[in-house]
Amino acid sequence: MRVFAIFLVSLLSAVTGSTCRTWSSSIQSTTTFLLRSCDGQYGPIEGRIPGSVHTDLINAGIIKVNPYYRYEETNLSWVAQQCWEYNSNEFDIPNLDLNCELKLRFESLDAVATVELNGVVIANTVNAHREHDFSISSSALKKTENKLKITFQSALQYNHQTASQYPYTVPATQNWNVWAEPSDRSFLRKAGSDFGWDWGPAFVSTGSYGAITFYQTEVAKLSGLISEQTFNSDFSEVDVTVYGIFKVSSTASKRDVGASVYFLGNKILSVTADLSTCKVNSNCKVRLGSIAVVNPKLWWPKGHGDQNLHAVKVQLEDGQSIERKIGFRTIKLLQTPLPTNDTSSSVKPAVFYFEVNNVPIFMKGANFIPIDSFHNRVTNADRRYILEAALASNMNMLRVWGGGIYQTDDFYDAADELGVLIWQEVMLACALYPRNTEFLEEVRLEVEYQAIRLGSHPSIAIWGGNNENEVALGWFQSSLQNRDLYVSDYSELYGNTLYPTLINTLGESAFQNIVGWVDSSPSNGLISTNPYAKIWGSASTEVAGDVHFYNYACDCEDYQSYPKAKFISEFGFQTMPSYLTYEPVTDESDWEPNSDLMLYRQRHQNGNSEIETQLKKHYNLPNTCDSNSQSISKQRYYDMYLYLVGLQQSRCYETAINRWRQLRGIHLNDPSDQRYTMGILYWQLNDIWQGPSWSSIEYGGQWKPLQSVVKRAYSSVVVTPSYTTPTQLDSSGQSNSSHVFEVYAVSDLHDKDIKGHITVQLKSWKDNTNIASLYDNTVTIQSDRSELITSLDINTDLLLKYGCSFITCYIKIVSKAEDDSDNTHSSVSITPLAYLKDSEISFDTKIQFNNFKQISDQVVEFEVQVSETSPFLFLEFRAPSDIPTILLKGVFETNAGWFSDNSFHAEKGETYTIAYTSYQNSVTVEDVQGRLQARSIQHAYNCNLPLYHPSV
Ligand code: BMA
Repeated sequence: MRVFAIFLVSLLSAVTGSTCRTWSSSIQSTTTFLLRSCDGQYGPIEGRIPGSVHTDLINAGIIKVNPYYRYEETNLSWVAQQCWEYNSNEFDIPNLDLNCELKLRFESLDAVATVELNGVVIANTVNAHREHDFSISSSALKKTENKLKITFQSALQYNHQTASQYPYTVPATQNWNVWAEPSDRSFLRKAGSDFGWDWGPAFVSTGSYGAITFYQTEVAKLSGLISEQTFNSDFSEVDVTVYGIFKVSSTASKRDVGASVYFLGNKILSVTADLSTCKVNSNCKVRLGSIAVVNPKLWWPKGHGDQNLHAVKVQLEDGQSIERKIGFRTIKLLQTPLPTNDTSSSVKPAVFYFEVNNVPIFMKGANFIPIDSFHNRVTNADRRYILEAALASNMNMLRVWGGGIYQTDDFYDAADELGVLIWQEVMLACALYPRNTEFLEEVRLEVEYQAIRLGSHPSIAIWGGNNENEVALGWFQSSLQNRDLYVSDYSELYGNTLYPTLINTLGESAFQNIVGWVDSSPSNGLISTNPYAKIWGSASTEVAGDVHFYNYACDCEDYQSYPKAKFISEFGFQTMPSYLTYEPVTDESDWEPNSDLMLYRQRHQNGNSEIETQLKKHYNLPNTCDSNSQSISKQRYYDMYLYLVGLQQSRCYETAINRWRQLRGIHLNDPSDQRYTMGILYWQLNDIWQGPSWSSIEYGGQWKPLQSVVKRAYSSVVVTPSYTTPTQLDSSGQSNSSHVFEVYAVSDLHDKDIKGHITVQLKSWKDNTNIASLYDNTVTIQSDRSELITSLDINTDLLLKYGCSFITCYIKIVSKAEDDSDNTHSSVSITPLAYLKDSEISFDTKIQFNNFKQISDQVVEFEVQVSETSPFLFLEFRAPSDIPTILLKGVFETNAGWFSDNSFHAEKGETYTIAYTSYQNSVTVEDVQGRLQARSIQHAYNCNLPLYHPSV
């Protein structure tokens, strides 16, 4: 029927000889929708497009309680089990030429949708990760009084139905405590984490999030612009080949189109694009010409050079145009084999590091997950906050993890502008996937669409085919029993579908020097690309490839727990959000570590007990005040518990990050060198709701202690310890063995040695006096290396000499750079010699804030002093109390911001100058004075010590 209709239309246009006119119009400005459940039980209510069913139900007052409040997630499971329909009012398509093909483009349909125009079904969709561009059959065409209907089927029902019809099991991880499990999520191209994850809830939201546009073209739609770059050896010239991506209309009267290419606003090429070999209605990449740029200004990630961007525009004679800001740079992912005598193992040692413009760069960053369960309520400013917070923490790379969503354009534009590199994954995670033709075609169309959309961004450093799906072959009974079947599915999807699609779109040589590629993370690289053959074998091995490191049973504060891996693309330990973040979504009855609600919100099996095991290893639980004084309130205990688990988490990451930076690869071009780590992306940067997770930034934007630790640990120059705390001490706090205390200086700067002074001091916990200087020297910290500065023997004889024991003293390393203009070359680091629970810390302190100063609209500075040395002094900015209980827009609008330093060791007698930066809102001295809260480790262990809170 459709074929006939198209034929008829083409014929008409051939007979009349008329040409079609190019126009497009978004329907959102003129059209409104009503939403109702398909069974008529709910609605009709206003249906917002862009929007989602959940947020419409909130707006209409049908969902009355914040979906993140207590058990609302499960209470709202009915929403995901319903079918929903959006019905438009009547609208006109005034530009419509009935003789020409009409297209309807949806930027984002999440996910199982049927689209009808005037009662005629024009499409069924099953992919939230790509645009949909439908041809409208002539029987549906009308100039006036059009009606559009979009029906969303329950994604869960679709998954179960499709899985039951598939010839064999396709397993996926099933997350603990999630009502939607088993979700059969592999069968649908929709964010995996919409069905719940081990850090997030299942709402399975649905809706149309982007623009809806009708259009017609004379010849073809210009759907993208790709530029390929070839540099000469010394980067003094780059040849930029510009391609247009065209979708030829079935009623095109000719197969060529006039196109002009502009560079930096100047027209430099005028050509006739030949579309004769293009297939109708498919993306077709057509070379428009090349531009030679002499002495190009290169693009660099922040901290390594400028973020120079250059506008390239393609303008067609029919008025269509696309502009992209490109950056001139090369990126290579090196996985060169290392010399080895081992002939037995299938995975041979190899390096794994990135070079940007031929300069090896140590990657420091984290993994980024979806900002909210309801994707439509995330704003551009929210996405930018993620990048700004990453930069403020000295990161240079974020991994857009494959279990979530592709971010919108503004995120990648901001990453280009700010200089944050992106590890972009295709949205496939922790699962095996089907291999039927329809599914593979969906992935192909999605990858093609995303590669066209994102291919020009200089920030994209690497494409990853999936998250953990190679290692997942070893997780499920079905794949363990019949590995060959699932390995062949794997090869079909990644080797034969995804990889060639990326190559076809980005260009043959893209993976040689423009962007990196791994088919899975973790994985060990390829034997060859043609034919596509990968290095199978243990994907988690530390000798090659990237590594995901999770070991909850290890001692996370012992550096020896961490593998000597080449690149750590994930590692982490869970913690819980702060009381401030939990409070609005909980009740007093929930404020216990293992209350029903807290166990319910934990989505990682055994998570709470793993958190507490690490905590108890190194710290005591908060004091409850027993016999002689009143017991403390439930709120205070829980607040202190959450504070302690937060700092516990930060100490784990600090140990790991310090260690991997100490193991930095040094002589990267010398094949005889032992090459170690060249990158750390920890799990995970942000949260999707207020629940236990591995994150460093809480839902709403508050930084956990970890985020400030990361900021210090990721500084370009650090001087850090390596020390294993003794587990056996006698009653006087002494040990009968020696303990090595090494000090490393690590620099990620290039061609810039740093002169500075390093001291290692023995200090007393009790009164904070400097007891002895164990090292005191002027040093030159060389660029691009890690170097052992000194190795000390800490033993009872030495400590007794100074009247110290392991529990009464600690070590402080201070490194002061002579020139520290950007504040990232000096550092201070504290190492307790015994676990902190055994250390003799004064349990009293008074925190004082003075000299508040307005620095700018968004920055207030103040000074902090403590009356007794206070480890892990943690500052919080209480959100204004008028936060809406149902947050409708902007996850980071109310309380996002950060302190220039936080969770630091505040010493008696010192004055610390701290700045608070509010991200979006202006902030005054009065705001900060009124909303500042502070606590240190003493507050957890001395229940009589009032919490610092100016307004109470
Ligand atoms: C890795 C990630 C996520 C997960 C995290 C913590 O597996 O890729 O899937 O949330 O570990 O378990």
